[in-house]
Amino acid sequence: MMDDRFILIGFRYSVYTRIVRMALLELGLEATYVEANPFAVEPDAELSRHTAFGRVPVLRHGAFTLTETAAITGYLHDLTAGRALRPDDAQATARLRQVIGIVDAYGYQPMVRDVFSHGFYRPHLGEEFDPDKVVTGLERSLPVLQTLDLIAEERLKLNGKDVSLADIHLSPMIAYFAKVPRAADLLSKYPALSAWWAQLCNRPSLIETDPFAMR
Ligand SMILES: N[C@@H](CCC(=O)N[C@@H](CS)C(=O)NCC(=O)O)C(=O)O
Repeated sequence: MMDDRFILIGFRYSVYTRIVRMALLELGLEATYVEANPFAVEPDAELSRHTAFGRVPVLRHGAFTLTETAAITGYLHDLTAGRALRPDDAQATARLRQVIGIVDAYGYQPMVRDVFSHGFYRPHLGEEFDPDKVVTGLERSLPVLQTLDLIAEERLKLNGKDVSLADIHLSPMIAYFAKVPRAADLLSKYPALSAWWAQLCNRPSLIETDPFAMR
């Protein structure tokens, strides 16, 4: 008989792991969690066994192993009929995919790895940090914020009511970004995106997966 439990290999502070944790909660699914630090000097043996990229998250479902967060959340969604985190409409679906693509290709590095990491995370943990990374990260976040603001203004997606896989992909990134006061100020200059964030920041699945609040 197939073992169909989910195993999530992730890292506590990983924004991508948080996206999968949110999706699990939103979809009413549970996974056994295995902690693996992808930033450790010595590569994590469990992680190396399942991915050549050395990144988290990894989802295991029986003999099936999956990496890439958007693929993982899409898979979890497809397994749970009836909970619509992806719209039927072609244009709304295209926007959803566009948001996820923008976040992955243009948002993660400046917003999380540069602004959040050097403006909050590293100082918080007493690690070495580079204030210049915050400055360049904020600059490189501008086209991301501008494009997401236009999408939120259009209201096909990021409208604060039909919460979707796009909201789940974006909100942990914005939560980290907004922990840095200069980034929060910058976000406030984008009215539609700010209005979306004012609603999403209260989403229980986001609050419950906050690694700084979790035990
Ligand atoms: N494309 C991957 C990105 C995952 C990713 O970058 N995860 C980060 C943690 S949030 C990581 O493992 N970083 C390790 C590293 O950069 O070496 C996905 O969508 O899952």
